[in-house]
Amino acid sequence: MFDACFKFKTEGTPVSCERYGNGHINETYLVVTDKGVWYILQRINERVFKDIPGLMHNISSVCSYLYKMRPDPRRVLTIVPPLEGGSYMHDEDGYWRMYIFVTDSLCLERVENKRDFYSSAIAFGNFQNLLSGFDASSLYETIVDFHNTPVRMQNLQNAIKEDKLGRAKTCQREIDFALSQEKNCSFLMDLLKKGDLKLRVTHNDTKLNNVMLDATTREPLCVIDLDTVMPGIAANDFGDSIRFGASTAAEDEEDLSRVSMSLELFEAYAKGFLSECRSALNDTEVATLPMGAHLMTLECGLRFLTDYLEGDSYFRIHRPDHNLIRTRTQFKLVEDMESKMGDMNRIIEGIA
Ligand code: ADP
Ligand code: GN1
Ligand code: MG
Repeated sequence: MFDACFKFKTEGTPVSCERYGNGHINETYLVVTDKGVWYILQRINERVFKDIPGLMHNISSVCSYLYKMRPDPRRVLTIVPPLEGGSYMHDEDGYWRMYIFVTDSLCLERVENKRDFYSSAIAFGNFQNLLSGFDASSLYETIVDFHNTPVRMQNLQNAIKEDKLGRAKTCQREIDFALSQEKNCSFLMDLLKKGDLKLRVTHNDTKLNNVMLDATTREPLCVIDLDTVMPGIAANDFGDSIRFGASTAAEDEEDLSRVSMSLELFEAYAKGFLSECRSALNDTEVATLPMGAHLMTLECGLRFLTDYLEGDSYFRIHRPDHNLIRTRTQFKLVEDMESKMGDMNRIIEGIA
């Protein structure tokens, strides 16, 4: 067990600490104490997050703000402070933080039914709505240009040029597809620059496995993984959920014939999301939700492909070509979304 387990204000003394969850970025552990209380301990990824004090400042202030509105540790992610005070601690093994474990909950890796996806949409829509009064300028940009799709395209082009592992020849089709999408990349950023879209406090990583549902009722409980909470575009939060949750297959499915975007799931998510935050969004933000799905999926594919070309130093992989497999599912989804853009727009118009 890491020494870190014992350095937080836990109820009881930790008796086990085991690897937990399927995140691509941090190292997550489930800690159980002799009093039977569960906690989540995380070693924060220092390669990905360059300013950990800034990141923890964001999380602490957002959690305190939400806790005032919902004082319940099953409904708001709750930090367990270290013995030395503050919100995280640093030792020879790295940067650590601890959260109260959201009890009697489920965290889904795949959508099992439409209702669960609707519940996750309520959670993220509500998160968006509750934070619409939060001062975005008080937050640090924990990863600069995180959802700046044109910059992600530029990063890919640099990686192709450098091709430091000689992998470009193994993924020419994916490279060609990515480059053919260059014209679409700046769609949302241009609207933001024009002032038609608002810079809001957004989550920026709205995967299904970043929301907890009640294990019995499957009602939404709380949004987790707040590392990327920072100023952003609402359509990106909507879009990233669609990218992951409305896909008919896993993010790393190898059989591409199984990968498509389900309009039924898209509609369920849109209904849940907008029922919570429609009143907080302007009409352009609502109208661009389908484009958010397209661009978040494209961007994620660009990021997986870049990481593959650069030697898999960002996303955790479980096999040598894992990032390339992930790239392929994302690009398959982009193609499918393009063919369904008219339907997606009609669904949004119908709800809004
Ligand atoms: P990553 O950034 O690596 O995705 P997350 O913060 O999402 O890390 O945590 C990884 C997984 O750990 C989650 O998908 C979830 O299963 C579990 N988890 C994280 N925080 C909690 C919590 N407070 N309560 C219960 N489970 C949690
Ligand atoms: C990462 O941390 P996790 O697994 O929730 C990534 C997201 C990607 C996602 C792809 C900080 O999310 O941006 O969309 O993988 N998080 C970060 O599955 O880069
Ligand atoms: Mg996560």
